[in-house]
Amino acid sequence: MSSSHLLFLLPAFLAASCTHDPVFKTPEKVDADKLPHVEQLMVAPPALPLHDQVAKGGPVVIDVRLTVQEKKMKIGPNASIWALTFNGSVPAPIIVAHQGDYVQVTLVNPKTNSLTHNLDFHAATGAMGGGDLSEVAPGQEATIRFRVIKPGVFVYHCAPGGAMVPLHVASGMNGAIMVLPRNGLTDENGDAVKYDRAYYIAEQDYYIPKDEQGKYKEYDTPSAGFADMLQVMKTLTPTHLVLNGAEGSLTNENAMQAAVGQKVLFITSSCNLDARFHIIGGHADLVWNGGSFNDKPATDYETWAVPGGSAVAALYQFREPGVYAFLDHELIKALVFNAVGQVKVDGEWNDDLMKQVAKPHASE
Ligand SMILES: [Cu+2]
Repeated sequence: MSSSHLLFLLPAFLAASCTHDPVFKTPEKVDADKLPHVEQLMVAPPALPLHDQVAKGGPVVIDVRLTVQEKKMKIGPNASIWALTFNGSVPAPIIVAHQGDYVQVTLVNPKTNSLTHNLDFHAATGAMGGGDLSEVAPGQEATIRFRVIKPGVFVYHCAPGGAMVPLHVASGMNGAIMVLPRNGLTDENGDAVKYDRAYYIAEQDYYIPKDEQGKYKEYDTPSAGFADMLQVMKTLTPTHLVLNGAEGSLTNENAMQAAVGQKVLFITSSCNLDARFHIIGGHADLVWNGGSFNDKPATDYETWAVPGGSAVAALYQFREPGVYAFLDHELIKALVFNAVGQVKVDGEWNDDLMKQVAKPHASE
């Protein structure tokens, strides 16, 4: 066969070797009522629920239960908030599914709560991401089922309408879902890539009102603080910016763990503000910009961007032991506001990658 023939065949070969569904394809309908159900037990971030990286068999219905907890939460040494949470954590638990699965979420709003809540999944299609179908007053529960047709990482959040949307989101009511390709993740060459560990990290902005003495105010109920909080929000200047809900959530005894040689998947999100994540002394080997697993991952980033209202996944193989700062490289956010975490990495030091050639000493 001549080389011109080979060139002619190239586009067909590339199309055939691509395992992704076309972007505009709506999957064929399945009788979801006949599919097996798999209960997913939610865990508090940064942990992920137990899951397979490569799907075993065909689509399933993943059952998820989220219970709203309105609770006072300390977010820093001098401030607390009426956190509005799904299952008690900020961010809310991350859900993991595979492309083509169905996610069946029961949202429970106990009668001891004071506000109406719902769920807007950026991974879902129609009905305000499910928001229109999942709104529950205190004492109610509702169940929605949506199919995850696009692979990637996406945020979900409460969206009860109007200014209540940012008020609830800025009170902690946001989380993420990871929709893996059925065959798992692929690297920049299209080859399968597995992670040894995964963590979910969310940047959270808070707008806590102060009293005349400059002390952060506290309120008897969540809604009692909303009018004051709205005034702080209008400045577009948060009073607190943290990772995973509160200062210190991911540092010291709460640090993320890894070992030299392990590939760690970081799912990062920010529901309101733009964020940018960086590992001091490390990199992102792979970044799925915009959160899409249908796109080829970018390679060797120093810092990756997370536009407000989205999640982005980055994979890094740790090559040196030590305590790495994991932060927003808007350094004021990281080191004045405390939007910082840590990854503690065990293993053998590699002199080839870094070595102190001369200890600090008096210069000649
Ligand atoms: Cu809410």
